[in-house]
Amino acid sequence: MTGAEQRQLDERGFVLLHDFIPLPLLEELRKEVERVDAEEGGRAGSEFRKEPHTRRLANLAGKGDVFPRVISDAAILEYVGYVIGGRFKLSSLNARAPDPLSEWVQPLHCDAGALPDEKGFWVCNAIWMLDDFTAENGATRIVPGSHHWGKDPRDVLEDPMAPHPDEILVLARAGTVAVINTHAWHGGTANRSSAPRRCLHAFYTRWDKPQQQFQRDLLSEAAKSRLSPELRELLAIDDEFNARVTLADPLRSGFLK
Ligand SMILES: O=C(O)CCC(=O)C(=O)O
Repeated sequence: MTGAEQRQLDERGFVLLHDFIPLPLLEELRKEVERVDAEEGGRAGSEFRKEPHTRRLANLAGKGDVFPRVISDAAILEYVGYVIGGRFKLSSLNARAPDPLSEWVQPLHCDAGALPDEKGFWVCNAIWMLDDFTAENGATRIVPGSHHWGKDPRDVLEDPMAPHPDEILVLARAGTVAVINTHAWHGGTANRSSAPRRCLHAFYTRWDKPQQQFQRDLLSEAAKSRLSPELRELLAIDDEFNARVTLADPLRSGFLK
């Protein structure tokens, strides 16, 4: 991580890592996302909350050998550690694709409705772009610097779905990873194109906060038996403290009910 990247994370709240995903991995991720989607059909995404006009998959850490490579990528984990400190875990791994030819816009939100606390930031998302993110196809919007405001957009905006005067679109080619301090106000925009705009959200949270999807219970025994000790730790499989805080406050979303 360069000093310039650290400054971008500090000041704007995100950094773009262009050409991060090698082409063979990008192709495999696309294939695997389509495989899981086809296998799950109407159940797809049901481990988490449903979003209108959007194709979502949830709980991907346990659904194929390629996904653990995404969540444990050492370079990405370095950026995540810079944002939320060295001790953290995966909160969830989802795929998301706003429906083509749709007007649906996500409200501006902070992931899990999270506001920084007395220890600082505690949520960070790495968006793995499986297709180009363009101005037409539903690129993520973000309000740079808003991770410092300590406010939930639901509490202060009249209409969190409306365009914000300070928002910018995160535009980049497929293969880019956007690491975002997701206390910053952000959300998906409408996919007005006729093609899919797919991505993975590798969402991490500080060690002392709930997981968005409780990996210990969601992963099958077979999937858990294949995990390395490092992955078990990243997924907090054997972490009793995580079990307590997560079961007390499950499936938190910044905007989905
Ligand atoms: O997929 C995107 O563009 C952003 C999605 C997002 O922020 C979310 O689902 O919480």
